[in-house]
Amino acid sequence: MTETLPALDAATIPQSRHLATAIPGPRSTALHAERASQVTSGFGIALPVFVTRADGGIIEDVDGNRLIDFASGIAVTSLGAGNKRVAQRVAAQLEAFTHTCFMVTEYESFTQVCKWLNENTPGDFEKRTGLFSTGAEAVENAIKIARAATGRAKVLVFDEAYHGRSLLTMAMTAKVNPYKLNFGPLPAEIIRAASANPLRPAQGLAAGAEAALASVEATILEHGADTFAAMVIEPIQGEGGFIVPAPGFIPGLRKLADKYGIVLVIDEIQAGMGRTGTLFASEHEGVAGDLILTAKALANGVPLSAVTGRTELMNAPHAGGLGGTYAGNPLACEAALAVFEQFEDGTLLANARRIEQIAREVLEPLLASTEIVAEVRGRGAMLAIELADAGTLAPRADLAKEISAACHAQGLVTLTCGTHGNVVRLLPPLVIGEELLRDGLDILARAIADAAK
Ligand code: PLZ
Repeated sequence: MTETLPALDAATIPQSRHLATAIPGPRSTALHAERASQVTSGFGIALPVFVTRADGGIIEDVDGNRLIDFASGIAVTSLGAGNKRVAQRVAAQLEAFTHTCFMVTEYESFTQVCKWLNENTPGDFEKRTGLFSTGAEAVENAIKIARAATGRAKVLVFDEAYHGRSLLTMAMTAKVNPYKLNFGPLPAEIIRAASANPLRPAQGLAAGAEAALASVEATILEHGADTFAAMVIEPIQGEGGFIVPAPGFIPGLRKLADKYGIVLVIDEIQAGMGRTGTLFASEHEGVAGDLILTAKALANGVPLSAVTGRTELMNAPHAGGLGGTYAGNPLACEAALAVFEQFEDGTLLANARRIEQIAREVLEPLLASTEIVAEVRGRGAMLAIELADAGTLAPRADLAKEISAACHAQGLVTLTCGTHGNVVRLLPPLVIGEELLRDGLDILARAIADAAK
């Protein structure tokens, strides 16, 4: 309990919150108006401030404000957005060459990134890896690989799932608004099954893994067990609300996948790469996917994603069947190698666990002291607060919005999520200093207490 987060020695920006203007300030407001005159209105915005620098747990804006970062660019800049070793390796690569296309001429860093993933992802079997650029691309390629390997077409996905915004992955994503609205028709062969949300079990089901698994098996049988190529699950559902599935659910899916010859794809795009206090979130479940997907924090902000899995699956597509111009770009591979180096001594994983301990200390008392916090949940530095009316559990998206707005005004960058939009989530960089973390948590706790009045 006396253990503290190690002080940041290398952050390039003072690690303290500083409010020079209202948030957003006048310069950000002007730049945001200009944006609206040039940029499609199809992109949303959590907090309209324009950034000049970011590192450690701080984002500095054009008005001279220093904001505490509880978002990490949606679980990406886990090592700090200005991480020196990432910057150095990428800079050296920039000097050498920016791109050749791995399908034209090769470079060794691509192989090295694959090797690290093969060796460090769960599963004591021979593996191969393919590199891509975005999370959605990794998901799409996992489906291609599973289809090539099984000769089957269907994909089983779950309630409250998020897998991306591309045409196939938006169909795999559960929430309609904003992700699918007006963007149909959606691709076929995607079947949705019950998840095991401990707070909000699927309609008509008892809470817990057993009922959810029985329902999943019924769904598989209803659609024909031998027609499913893959089932795709997030070890902690991210955009869906930071839902840690009921104990036993993911091991149960492993068994169903084995029973029916379905490829189990674990989407660790948000929860992986140390976020939950282990390198991969599926380690908490004692489960190895046949394929495991990584992106986001894999290269600390340089776009890179990966599909890693059983050799016999990964080698099923014909040569030339997988690829992409930017797939495993050399700048991104160097960034990933710098990330891997920094995971070596275990400090980052210990930080994630310590962040959870401190956050729970500050936030769990709100369960009893207010009537609006239904749950404090998550693992490591992937934590969330669900806002709902006591008793009825009616979701309170309005409160999540109000609390986020109050945090933003105080210089704390928070995000919301959840099928009902009623979840405030915490994704601080794993390198955030303890003082800064506590400052941010105090702001959040006060905002929740105020909203409860
Ligand atoms: N799988 C589990 O969390 C991306 C989405 C933000 P891309 N999550 C953030 C938004 O609103 O677009 C995500 C994820 C999981 C897949 C993805 C998709 O990753 O890199 O955004 O394509």
